[in-house]
Amino acid sequence: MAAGRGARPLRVLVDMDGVLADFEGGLLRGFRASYPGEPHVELSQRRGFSAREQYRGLRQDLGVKVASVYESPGFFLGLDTIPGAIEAMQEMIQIPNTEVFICTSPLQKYEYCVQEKYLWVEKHLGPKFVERLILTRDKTIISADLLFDDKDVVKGVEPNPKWEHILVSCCHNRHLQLQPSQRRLESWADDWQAILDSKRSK
Ligand code: DGP
Ligand code: MG
Repeated sequence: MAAGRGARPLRVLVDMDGVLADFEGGLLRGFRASYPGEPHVELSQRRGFSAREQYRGLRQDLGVKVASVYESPGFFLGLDTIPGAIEAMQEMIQIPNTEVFICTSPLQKYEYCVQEKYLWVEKHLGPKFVERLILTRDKTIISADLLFDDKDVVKGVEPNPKWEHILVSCCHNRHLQLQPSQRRLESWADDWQAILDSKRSK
């Protein structure tokens, strides 16, 4: 029996954009294709979760332009997979006493994003993960032991979420210095199994 959690299974939330689906790579590719004459932000220069904010800082009108890329039909469905992510999820879902869910925030302009997120999961992970897809604008109200997420600050109405947030490295957060208590997953080649085990044994 796992002390502290009783016999309850370990529940893991895995974010989608920047963790399973290559949002940043797709956004840069889409922006350069749609606006070839405009300046862009190289992935090595990305800072902060919001690409829109960074592009707006480059030049006021570029924020709306970059947003038009991720708001376009086909954008979310066309995203590539993050290296190792699919293999990790297929392995994680087989681990006994472990409940895996995908937890992702849809755009406020949800028209294409919501359906395409479902389609992407079915295409790359299969129907069993469609059953495990949670779309929410507020991840703090979801109860779990772990949240793997590339957003540096995951906030919502619940001031003390149940999960421990593991920061998954992505171009926009690599430069951030974490608090000593915070943990990072550098990539899916990193030891995510050890992170699950560390929670299980608590
Ligand atoms: P998350 O679930 O934390 O991976 O959030 C992904 C959502 O956030 C997805 O719907 C796309 C959206 N998003 C990503 N970058 C930006 C941005 O620069 N501006 C806005 N408004 N939304 C963004
Ligand atoms: Mg994300």
